[in-house]
Amino acid sequence: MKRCLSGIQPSGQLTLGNYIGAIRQFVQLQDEYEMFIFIANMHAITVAQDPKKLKANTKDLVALYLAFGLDPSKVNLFVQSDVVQHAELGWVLNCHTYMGELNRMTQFKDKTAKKETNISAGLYTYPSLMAADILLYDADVVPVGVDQKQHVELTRDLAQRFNNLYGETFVVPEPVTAKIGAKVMSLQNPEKKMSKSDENPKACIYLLDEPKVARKKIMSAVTDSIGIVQYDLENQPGVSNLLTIQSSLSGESIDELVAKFEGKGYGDFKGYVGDTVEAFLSDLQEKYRAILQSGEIESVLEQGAKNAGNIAFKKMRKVKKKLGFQLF
Ligand code: AQP
Repeated sequence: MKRCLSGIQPSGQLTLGNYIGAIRQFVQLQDEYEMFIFIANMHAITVAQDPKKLKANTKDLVALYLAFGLDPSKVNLFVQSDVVQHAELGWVLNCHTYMGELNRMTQFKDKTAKKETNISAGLYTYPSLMAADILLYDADVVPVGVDQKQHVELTRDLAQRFNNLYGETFVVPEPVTAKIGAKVMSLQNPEKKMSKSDENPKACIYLLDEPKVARKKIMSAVTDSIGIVQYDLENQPGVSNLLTIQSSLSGESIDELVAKFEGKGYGDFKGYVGDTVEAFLSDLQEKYRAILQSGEIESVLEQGAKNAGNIAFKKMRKVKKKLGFQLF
């Protein structure tokens, strides 16, 4: 069975973008692949985190993964820092990554664009750690949103570089992006990605938002003055984003939605999307609360880390041998 791996950072409350761009695919792929899904807490600390919030966000993230239907009997679900080999291989790959490559990473450039000081070295070398996450498990496919695709491309280059230098060691992975919704945009600035660390809470639908509050956010989403519901990313990015959200949650095609709202105004359209989002969150949160009460999270993570750790240990032994680290 081929392997699939992906992770999400517990760097804030998860957004609808994280679901539509990433988690939705994890759930679809779990029957086809041997899955490794982790909580990327080592990535999260590349920017400042409050330890209490980090802990709470980590637990929420696991509960949400389970509420969305990730099945622990099919998926190895674990916390990144529980498998030490991520850091170990991360260092090795750091030593094989060129600064020129890291300088070209658009996510680093975006995240540091407005910051002049206190940018951590970890944020800069984040892509090498991400490559380690993927290569440790010989992942064949990595489902990600568009923003992370460049990092998977770098991972491919690193795998090939290492294999060429030391002999066949790593599987070269393929990124997989959703056909619709690979980049859900901010509700307040549809030129920008919906991001959990956005300072404006109105820009994001958080998965744990009060469903009625989420509906209001949709109602106050920035659109345009054209007044026609149609998919036009260049001239109507806000309306196009709402079409994407609706289509991803309900399964209706964009064309069906455009036909449905022909001759109708943005108020009607937003009300429709708002109702969908409200119902989606109510259902999700009911499951999320039940999972938190069930107390199953700890045992799921323990088993996940054990399974992942066994594979990572073997891979790291192989890497160490190749590097000349393993003397006996
Ligand atoms: N707006 C989005 N649309 C589609 N996919 C998205 N993803 C994130 N935002 C969107 C995808 O979610 C997965 C997990 O992302 P992450 O938390 O590891 O890192 P990120 O891409 O940096 O996500 P955020 O929400 O923007 O976090 P912060 O604000 O902390 O940086 C990835 O597959 C990502 O593509």
